[in-house]
Amino acid sequence: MGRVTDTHAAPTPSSFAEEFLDELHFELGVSRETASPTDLYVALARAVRRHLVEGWFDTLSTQLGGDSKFVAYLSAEYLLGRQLENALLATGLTEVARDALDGLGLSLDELSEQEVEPGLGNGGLGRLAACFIDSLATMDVPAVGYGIRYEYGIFRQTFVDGRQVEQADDWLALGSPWEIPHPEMAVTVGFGGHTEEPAGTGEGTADGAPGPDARQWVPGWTVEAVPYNYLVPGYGTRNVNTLRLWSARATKAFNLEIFNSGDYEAAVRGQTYAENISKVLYPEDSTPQGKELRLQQQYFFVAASLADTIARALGDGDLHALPDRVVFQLNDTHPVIAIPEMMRLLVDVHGLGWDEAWDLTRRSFNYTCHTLLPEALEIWSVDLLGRLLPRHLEIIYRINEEFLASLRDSGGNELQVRRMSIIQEQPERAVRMAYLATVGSTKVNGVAALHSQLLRDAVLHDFSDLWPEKFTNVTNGITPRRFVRLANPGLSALLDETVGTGWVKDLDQLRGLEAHAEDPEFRRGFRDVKAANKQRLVDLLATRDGLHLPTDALYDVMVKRLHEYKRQMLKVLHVVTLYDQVRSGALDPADVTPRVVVFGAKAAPGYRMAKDIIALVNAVAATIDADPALAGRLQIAFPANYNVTLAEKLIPAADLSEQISLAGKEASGTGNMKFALNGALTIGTLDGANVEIRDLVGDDNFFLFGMTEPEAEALGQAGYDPGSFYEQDPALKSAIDLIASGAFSHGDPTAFESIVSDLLWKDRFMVLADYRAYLDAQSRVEAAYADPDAWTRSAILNVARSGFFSSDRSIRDYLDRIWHAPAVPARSNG
Ligand code: 26W
Repeated sequence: MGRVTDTHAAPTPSSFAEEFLDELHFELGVSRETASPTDLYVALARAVRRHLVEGWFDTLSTQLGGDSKFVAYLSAEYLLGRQLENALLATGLTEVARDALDGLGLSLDELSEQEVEPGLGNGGLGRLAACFIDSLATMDVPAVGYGIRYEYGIFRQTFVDGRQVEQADDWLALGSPWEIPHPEMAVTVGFGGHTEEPAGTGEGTADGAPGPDARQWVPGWTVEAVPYNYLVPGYGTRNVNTLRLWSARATKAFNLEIFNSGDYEAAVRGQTYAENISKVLYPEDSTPQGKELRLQQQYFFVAASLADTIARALGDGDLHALPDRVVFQLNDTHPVIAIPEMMRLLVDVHGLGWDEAWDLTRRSFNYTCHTLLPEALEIWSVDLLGRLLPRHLEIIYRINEEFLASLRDSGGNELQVRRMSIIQEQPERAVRMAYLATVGSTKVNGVAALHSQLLRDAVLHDFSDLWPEKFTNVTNGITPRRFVRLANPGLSALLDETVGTGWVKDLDQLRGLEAHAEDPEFRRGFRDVKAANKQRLVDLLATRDGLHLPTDALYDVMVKRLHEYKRQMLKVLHVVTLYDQVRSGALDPADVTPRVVVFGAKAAPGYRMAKDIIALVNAVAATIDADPALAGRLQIAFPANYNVTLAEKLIPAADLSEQISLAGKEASGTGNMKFALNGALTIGTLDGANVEIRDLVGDDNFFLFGMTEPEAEALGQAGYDPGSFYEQDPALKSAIDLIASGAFSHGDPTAFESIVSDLLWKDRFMVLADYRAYLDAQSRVEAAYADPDAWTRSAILNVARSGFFSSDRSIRDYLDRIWHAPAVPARSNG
């Protein structure tokens, strides 16, 4: 190893400074004097990355050397957040880097701020994948995350006149120091074309004669999938795993056309077409649009990942060992085309018989469902799927035929057979991807106890009757490294002092805090941390968003994607009610608990109602700001472009966590866990993981309200009439009337007409039905907040009792219940 790249020796500030300057000068070609802040950040990131590489090599050689089983996590999204601080934490180099930079007159914190987060996900599902790869690495589990290297991640949100406007997220514009491209390892992925009888010898299979069930797929066009490796460092271990994201590149054939066709422009357009596949993340997080490009994305990354996995797991080994060497986890239905793809590889390419291939496939795949909304369940029209992936459609048909035949054989009636068919017939023929996933997997899991139960009872009821042992639960979790240790250094220091430093890898150790909840000294320290976090947030929002906020207020925070089922409208109605009551004189401003209501939310660009709600929140914020009666008492802060980076500042400052979805609609939630672990109390419904949070932290330390899932279901069945709730509750009526009057839209009563009429006539998620219970719960919040000691005690108990929500525990559950892949600590070769 070279002089300055000797990463074996523990770096000192001076050796690290040398590495940093080496990167700046010789890799970036920039002098210290002319370097921009981005240059300095990139050089720093690359210097830190050097210290991950040794561990990564050791991990690869350990894992590939033995015959360990590994997890292939297939996810269309990874919402990673910034990488630098996490890499520093994992390598233990934070202080070395800080000192090195200090010595050069630079600031680590300022350079860290230069990093543009890779926003390669929409929300909960993508962030969960990022937490899981962190835990897998930390727990020494052989695992590869596979996904797509979108050139543009989740859009940047801005507000123009209070309405959301999207901008492209060109996160790669200033360089991407964390990725290692491998163009020489590109995998060719086919699309379109037709299928035919395989040629007599050789052609159909890699291993010789075509198998009895083989067909030959002749794709109409191909693209190359270029792997980009990201290093995923474990915390407190030598282990460094791989996240492998694929980028689309036109194949040579495309380029050849440029020469051969007279039409140069058309040929280049073809190239662009191929490379469009990994261009942009679809910003929809609940209503699939059935767009062709989206299916292309899904197959593109799945085909490349399976080819890669088989090479890695088996080399030239025996295909029959597949289920012992690799376990695939399907993160929702987005990668479910992997099931027919595996069948195609085994049957068409490797010549296995159908039954044997199906057995191996089923034993290798597992499926996690992340939703309960019927409209979020992906379906692909047979027409589109057959055009893009003709062989896969044939395979799906055969899987379905055999599945339905087995149902009939075991006495299934025709109604049941049609209900369970992988192919839906109405309103158009389409493949139900959740059903395909369920039929083709060993285990199916939901993401919180209630969610898994509802999957069994409702969404996949027929399947759980047929295969009860197939269904299991793994409650979600979050990584304590990013969401406590990095996001909340003040709390982390207090925890270290109180229970030792082991909690970062073993979050159950937070139980040791319980005893201190009664200690006034400890409570003071805990309160000081919260106050400092509020100050940090207030400072940030002043520079980031030009907001002027008090620190001495209850921070009431609702951050998540904007969706009607999550019920941001309920929060709006609460604020409007407070405003209305002060305005009308019913409530003395002096009796209003000083409160800052923080929203953060992106709406899918095509989701009209969600965008209208964003506009309403901003309009209410502006109206309240303009009213001196509420000054210092009530304020809405809605910083644009909520993302992981902002979450890391917002969550530690929160007093109150809003988790107010209609019961039975939020699969789990993970924000709810982050808040509890950072000492916020939850106001929430019995939905998703809120149920488990409340069970653990205790009823006294949780503000529960609202209908239960069976109650909401029953109300829906009985014929829900939102108008009757409006008529019967004067405060509710007055709040809605105020919105309808134009009070928040400069007197224009049409501005929020769509929201008002939806609430009064439809209100699919029963905002009005839960309004009164929610307001009552907010009154309980105010009463509790008035007693700082009791409040702090509850907040401490939330932290102490939330260790269960570590994603390390989730991974342990996946290992025990689904994967059965033992940990393999990386052996040093150095
Ligand atoms: C466009 C199609 C589509 C449909 C559903 C895209 C993305 C989805 C996801 C399943 C939405 C999602 O992120 N679900 C969330 O997953 C989290 C992690 O399990 C849960 O905590 C959330 O409750 C769930 O909404």
